[in-house]
Parts: sequence; structure tokens; C-alpha cells
Amino acid sequence: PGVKPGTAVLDAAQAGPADSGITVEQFKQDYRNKVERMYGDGLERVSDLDKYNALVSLVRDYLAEPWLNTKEKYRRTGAKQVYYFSIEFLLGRLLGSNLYNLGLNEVCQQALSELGLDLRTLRQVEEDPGLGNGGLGRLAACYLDSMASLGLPGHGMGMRYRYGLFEQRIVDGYQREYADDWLMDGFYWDVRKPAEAVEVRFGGNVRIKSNGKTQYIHEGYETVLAVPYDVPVVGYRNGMVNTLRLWSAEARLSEVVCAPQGGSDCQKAVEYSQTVEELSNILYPDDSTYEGKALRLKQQYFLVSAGLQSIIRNYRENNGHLREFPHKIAIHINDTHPVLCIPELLRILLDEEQLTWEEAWNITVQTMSYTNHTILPEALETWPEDLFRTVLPRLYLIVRDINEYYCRSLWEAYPGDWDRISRMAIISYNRIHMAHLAIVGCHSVNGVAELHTDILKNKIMKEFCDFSPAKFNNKTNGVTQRRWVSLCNPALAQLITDTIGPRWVEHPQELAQLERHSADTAFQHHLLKVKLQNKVALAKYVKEKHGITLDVNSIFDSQVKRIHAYKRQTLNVLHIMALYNRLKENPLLDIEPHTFIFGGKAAVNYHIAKNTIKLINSLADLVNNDKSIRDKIKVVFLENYNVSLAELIIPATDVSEQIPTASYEASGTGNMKFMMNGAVTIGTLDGANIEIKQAVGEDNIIVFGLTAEEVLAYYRGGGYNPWEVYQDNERLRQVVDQLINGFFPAAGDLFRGHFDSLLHQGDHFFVLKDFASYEAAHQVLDERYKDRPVWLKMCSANIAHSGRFSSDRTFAEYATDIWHIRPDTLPFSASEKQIR
Ligand code: GL2
Repeated sequence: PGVKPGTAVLDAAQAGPADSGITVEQFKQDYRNKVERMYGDGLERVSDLDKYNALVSLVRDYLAEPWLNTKEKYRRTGAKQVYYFSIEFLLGRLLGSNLYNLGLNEVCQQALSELGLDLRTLRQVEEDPGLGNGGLGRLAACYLDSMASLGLPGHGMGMRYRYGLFEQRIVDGYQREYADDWLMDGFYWDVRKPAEAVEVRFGGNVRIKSNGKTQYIHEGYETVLAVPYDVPVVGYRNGMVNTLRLWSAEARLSEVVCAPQGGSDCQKAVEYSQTVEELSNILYPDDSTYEGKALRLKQQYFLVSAGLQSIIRNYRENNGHLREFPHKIAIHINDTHPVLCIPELLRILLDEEQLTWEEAWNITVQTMSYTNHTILPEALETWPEDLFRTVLPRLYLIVRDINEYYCRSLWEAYPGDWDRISRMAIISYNRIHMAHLAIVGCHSVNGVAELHTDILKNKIMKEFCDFSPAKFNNKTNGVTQRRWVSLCNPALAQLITDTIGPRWVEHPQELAQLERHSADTAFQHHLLKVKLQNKVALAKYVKEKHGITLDVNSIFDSQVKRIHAYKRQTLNVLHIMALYNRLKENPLLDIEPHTFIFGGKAAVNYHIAKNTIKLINSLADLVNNDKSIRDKIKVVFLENYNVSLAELIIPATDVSEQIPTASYEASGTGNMKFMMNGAVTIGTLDGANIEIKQAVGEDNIIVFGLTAEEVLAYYRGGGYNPWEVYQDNERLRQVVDQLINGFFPAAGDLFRGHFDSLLHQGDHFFVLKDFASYEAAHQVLDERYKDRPVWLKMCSANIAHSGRFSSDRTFAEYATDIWHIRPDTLPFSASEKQIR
């Protein structure tokens, strides 16, 4: 406790194209003034938190002008704006990335150092914003960086959660969840905009008034005030600052009359405000109860309604005519959570703007696009019809109309095919299917990797694709090289820049030039040095935080991601157990020393995943304390995995574990970050792993296991028989038995759930089935590692071919194919790429 993941130092030589125009002297002066004005005290007497806050405030001053200019230019040029609606934005710390993108990093570092301060220490003060959960949220954050850096007029629309998902602590090997009070010391990057607050309405009923034209009057509703907080999103050295708008729920208590001396009315008012604020308290409220479900639905509507109202208000203020709306505005729906954008835009266009149904529908479909991020059935949201009707009575009527309109067109295409129509309907068996609503109400539906899109088109959404094939397309995910190389691995960034020049930061495809150097001894030597330096930094953190000593000369093998059965942390564990058994049998076994690193949160109610964490920690206890294996293997579970911790782990990793059951991981994005940092992937042919293999070639990645086609074929045939595999493989049998036979001394029956799911419940995720090929793949990996020049060539090839996994590439594709924003209509010319 108390130890936070640190941050890397950027090197001065990483200067990019445009300079900030601010000198070290001026920075020092501005910073001193800022501290004094904010705290009425001298720099020498304020705390680190104060110093951090003052620094953020100063950086905000510096970016105010480009922010304002960006908004003015958008207004002046009338450029088409994209709004990316997402329930999560996993931003990570912002001080480092904002300084870097503003081109102020070196100046700031130098200025602080002359003042006797260390930028790294101050960056470490920042809490990770608790605005997301996993890959989907981090992807949204990468996209914000790319949109601004590409000069695209694209903004985020999200929620300002009072508390993050949870803070994970490991107590006695178990995950314990603590409140993630990330806002406790304030969040200095956002600006509260109370004057731009809007009202969102829930409940009540709808009266239909008909005098020539039918009117829908929504009455008896409850109003919640949505207050926006704007976070600047700084583009990389291009003078662009876009906006991430985060919404917070508040009650309007000023209208409640209090009894004299307080009294019961005031009490009620305070209680009321608490129920209102609950709406933006946490991400993904527990939905196991009716109230919990209602809260989730309300939260989604809150985001959507507030966001759309503010977009339309802004559009109106700039004299936009609604007929032009789809040419000026694109709205992107990130997964199903913001799908209510569709009926809400219709509601505004019908009820408030008095458009006809046809006009409103056409505008809506042309404006909206949707990305699907998973085929897991539990993530394809549906709502009970009566709950939906109670919480959102007007939207319910609209969704019913869309459903009717859609089913009628299905009837024309498939007359008499009731079964198909009920499978494809938006409302069926008293449930509202959000993915169906998304497909119907958007002009574009995309998956996030080629395989995932194929599965959507040919399986999960096949009937929809047959009906409207032109909507479906693929956009393989990407990650920003600015955070995931330049910021988190400055030594590598420096080496790349020294080798091929600095253009790769903006043109990541130029990383391919590294290929020429991959067998070069001097380059390899440097690469090795960089990796070692990053391992030392991670080892230092692990020592301070967990008291475990890591061997920095061992292979760092990492699996860091949410804990989930399909991601198969258990397969990794079984393999480590087998390796440990081999070492016990033969202490002289010639293997490379290994450090197996795990990290990730398990959902609060996901019991078997929480037990997997205990399993990993039990294995760590056993292995790390067994002197007889002479430190040949170590296992560590790093607590509270988040963006900052990822920034420390990824650059230090040699082997990237990407081992889901094929067909389940829509894309994966961690795989891309590891690759960019020169780790070699051991993975299944799933999600973006397949495209990584295509990019690096099969010599530079180790693949194993069933293919998606094979997995799906097994499911069609009713599964497979894990007993046969278990009987046939002695080493596997031994480790499976060890789950329950006292091998983990204090565990008792704790891991029987794992044992049963593998042997008695059909091993749904093919852990046993893939075990032998996973073990063989690890052996290949070790062989390659032993031949250091071969290994380093593999690492270099991974970096060299990672350019296509930049979110800059992905976003250019979204812009061109989906939102129809052409780069030549972008609002900035090259000469304007200055912040001052
Ligand atoms: C996910 C997918 O599981 C993951 O494979 C994908 O890379 C990301 C981003 O597209 O989206 N879907 C999802 O709900 N989460 C993901 O990480 N949390």
C-alpha cells in the first residue's frame, strides 16, 4: 500500500516537429507564480500534491489558447464533428501525455529540475481516472488521442463517475475490493460547465394528443440535472485540442422549500439528491436486482440524452439546419451501452423539432454508426420491456415504432417467415434487444478484428448481414504509439528515433524501416539494454510494493488483463505447475529462468475468476518459497492492474501471453501494446493475434491451440471429452489432480470449482485440449530465447511491424469509411501546427 507505479522519463532528444515556443526560464517563472497565486505560499513550502495541482493548472493555462482556437476554427470552417459515445474512457494519467503532446515535456522537465523538483515524482502524484474497466474503455482513450493527433474534429462523450470500478487489494491471496475514490483530491483536468447543464427526464407517462397531428406529451416525470465537465484532449504537436465531455448527475434542490430550522423537507431534499447522484456514482452498477437494472438503464439514458441535447443545442447555435445534420455530425456508438442514442435522437427530432417520422428516421440512420466489441452472449444487452416502459415511457413508444417499421420491412423480404422475423425483431419475448436496435438504426456496423467481423457476419449477426450486407465492415483495433511507446518506454522511443528518425511518432508505418536493422549487432545490443533497464524499473516496483525480488535476467512472461475464464489464466497456471513439477523431479533441468507476471481484476460477482486470483497467488507462494528450484521460476500477481501499471509492465516484458479460447477475444489490444514494445507473442489464432501473425510472419510469433473454426465445430457437435485428454497426458493429469489433492497445502477444496469445470463440466474453454500444444509452444519459445541474436531479431520484427496496429491507422479508416471525413477537409493547415 502507498506504492504507486512510477512513470518513465522522456529524453530531450525526442523533440518532434513543432516547438511549444515556451522557454525554460518562462516556464520556471510561470510555475512559481502559479504556485504562489494558488496557495499563497512559496514553492518550497507546499506539498507534492499542491505542486502537482499547480503544474496541471499551468499546463491548462498553456493549452487554453489552442483549445479556444480549435473550437473557433471548427465553428468557422463548419467542419463535420464526430462524437464518440462511450460508457468508459480509461484515460490513464494525463500530465505526462499532455506535456508530451503539447511539446512541453523537455522544457518542463528542465525547468522543474532547475527548481530542484522532479517531473517524474509529480506525475506519480496523479491518480488514474476511474472512468473505465477494460479494453473497451482503453480503446476509447486511444482513439481520443488519435483523433486529436490526426487533426480530426472528434470528441468523446462519457460519464464522470464519482468512484472507479474498484481498487483491488490482495489480502491473503484473495482479491478484496475497496472503493476507488479517485476524485478524493480533485481532478484538475476538467472544467465544470454548469451553464451548459441540461435536464434529463425519467419515468412518468405519455399522453397522446391528436388534433390533426399526433403529439406525445410526456408528463409526471422526474428531472435530473446533467452537468458537463470538459476535459481537453491534446493532439500531438499540432495545435489541436478536442474535448471529452463527461456528465455528472445532480439534483436541483434550490426549488425545494425547506421548513424553518431545517426539518423534514430539508431531510427529504438531501435524501433525494443522494438518489439522483447515484446515477453517476459508479460504472456498471450491480444489475442482479430490478433496482440495479433500472439504475443501469437510467445511467445509459442519462449519458445519451445529455450528450445529444448538448450536441443539438450547439448545432442550433451555429445555425445548422437539421436536414444537414448527418453531413455535419457523426455519432458513434461504442458497444451497446449508448444505443439509446438512436431512439433519443428520434425523440428530439419528432417531439421537439416536429419533423416527420421519415425525415427523422433518415437523419438518425445517416448520423449513427455502431461498433460491436464482443460476441459473449452476456454482453449483448437486452432489457425487460416493462422496465424499459416504466423508466423511459416515451422512448419505449419510439422503440416500438422502430420495431414495427423494421418487422414490416422484414415481412416484405421474408413473407411468412415468422421465426426469422421474431429472431431479428428488436422487441421479442418481452425483451428489447439493444444490438438489434443498433444494427437497424445505424448505417454502419463494425467488428474490431477480421476474425471477429467474420464471426459477426457469418454467425452471430448472420441474418442481419444477409438482410443489409452493406452495413457490415471491419475496423481492426489499434493503440496509440504515443502513450504506449513514447511515454511508457522513452528509452525504446529514443533508440527508434536514433535509428530511423522521429517521424514514426506521427507516421507509425515508418517503423517498418527498423526491419533493416533487426539483425544489426549494435541495434540488438541497444535493444537488450533498453529491455534490461525497463525490467530493473519493474523489479524495483515489485520489490517495494510486494517485497518480492525478481531476477532481471530471467524471461519476463506477462499475462495482464481482466480475469475471465475465456482468457484462460488457468491454462497459464497449469503450465507453470507442470514446469515446476519438472523442476522438482529434476533440479538440474536446463531451463531459462522465468518470471511469470499476472495482473487483472475479476468482476465483483464472478466467483470462479476471483478464485483464479487466489490460485495464482497460491502458486506464487509455493514456487517463490521453494529453495530447491533455485529461483528458476518466480510467479507474481501485481495488485490493482490499471493503465499506470500497464505502462510499467509492458515495456519490461519479453513474452506476451495472449491465450484466449479461439473465437472469444474480439480483438485484444494489450497484444498490440506488447508487440510495439518488442515482446514476442505466444498466442492462439484469435482476434487481432491473427493479424499480428500476418504482420510479423510466422517466425516472429508462437501460435498454438485450436482455431476458431475448430472450436465452433466442437460446439456444434456438443463439445469434446476432456477425460480422454486427461487420461492420455500424464503431466496434465498430474497438474489437474494437484488442484485438489493437497498440493496447495492450505487450499482444501478451494479449487474444486476449477477442477470440476475442467473435468466434469465439459471444459467449455478447451483448457485441457490446448494444454499440450501450449506446452510445446513454450518449449519453442525457450529454444528461441536461448539463441539471443535470433530472439532479438524477433523482438525487432515485432516493433517494426507494429505500425498497422496504431490507432492512427484505425481512426483514419473510421474517418474515411464510416464518418466520411476526408483528410483534405480537415480544419488545419500545416503552418498552423504551433501552440503559440
Ligand atoms: C472488448 C473485447 O473483449 C476485446 O477483445 C477488445 O479488444 C476490446 C476493444 O474492442 O473490447 N469488449 C469488451 O466489452 N471489453 C473488451 O475489452 N471490455
